[in-house]
Amino acid sequence: MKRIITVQDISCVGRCSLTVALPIISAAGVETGVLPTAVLSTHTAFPKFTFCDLTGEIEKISETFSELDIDFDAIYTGYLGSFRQLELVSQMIDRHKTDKCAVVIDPAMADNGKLYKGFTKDFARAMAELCGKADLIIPNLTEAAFMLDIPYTEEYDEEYIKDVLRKLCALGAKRAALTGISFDPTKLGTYLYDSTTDSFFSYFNEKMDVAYHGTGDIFASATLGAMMRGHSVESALTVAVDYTLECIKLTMADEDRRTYGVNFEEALPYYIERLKKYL
Ligand code: PXL
Repeated sequence: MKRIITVQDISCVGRCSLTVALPIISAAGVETGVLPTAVLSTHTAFPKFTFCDLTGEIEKISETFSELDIDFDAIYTGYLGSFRQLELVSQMIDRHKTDKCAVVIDPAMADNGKLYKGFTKDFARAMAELCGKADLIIPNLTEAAFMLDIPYTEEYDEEYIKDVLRKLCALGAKRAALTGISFDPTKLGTYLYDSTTDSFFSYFNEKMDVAYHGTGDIFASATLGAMMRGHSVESALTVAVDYTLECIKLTMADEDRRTYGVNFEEALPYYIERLKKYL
């Protein structure tokens, strides 16, 4: 059985970060270690939230893993709240990275052309530096634009996306997969560049006419879970696109739905089945 460690916050309510990564990656049949970086009552898109910083724990926990020879098949990072956390996570990657350990970074910090509360352009540049250590990064176009310091645009063609992906890999990441890409109003999906083979890959499924918070975390977690089950990065991304769509459809069908997050829970049986189909 594979074991991974995921480093991100716990937002108690709101279906993001660890409350999404832990169930999804566990459902893939992968031991999911967690390193919580902070505890918030909800994520920061709510009008009010508490915040308990756990930065002081990161190094101690990571060192103790090393002392106990606890190793990982992947390190997966998501929302990180400060420059210091980026620095500590970078050191953690240096400490635990081996040939068999994949580093997957979701630079969760922005969407729809805007940085989340509390982040700055300088933070995006520091996140870009961390991304240089990854085997795979999974940004949306907003995060990519902030990391590359280019204007955000919703008007793009395939050549533009390929150019952005090449620039993302020039940060040092081996592979970059952009999420939320659409060239056709009825289709939504992901576009990958693998700098180790100089090759592109894309996969699209139905585009629903809604925008829900939290789909990025679901997508990244589902990708990592599939990779750990032996899917190639390309195959894992197709699983993640299909599963995220299923979550969105279930959310749309629930008339009693409450704000924030998508129904990833009732789509877990679909994910587990979908994991059996390799590209
Ligand atoms: O979904 C990304 C995310 C994770 N964690 C926290 C957030 C957000 C997005 O707003 O605020 C605390």
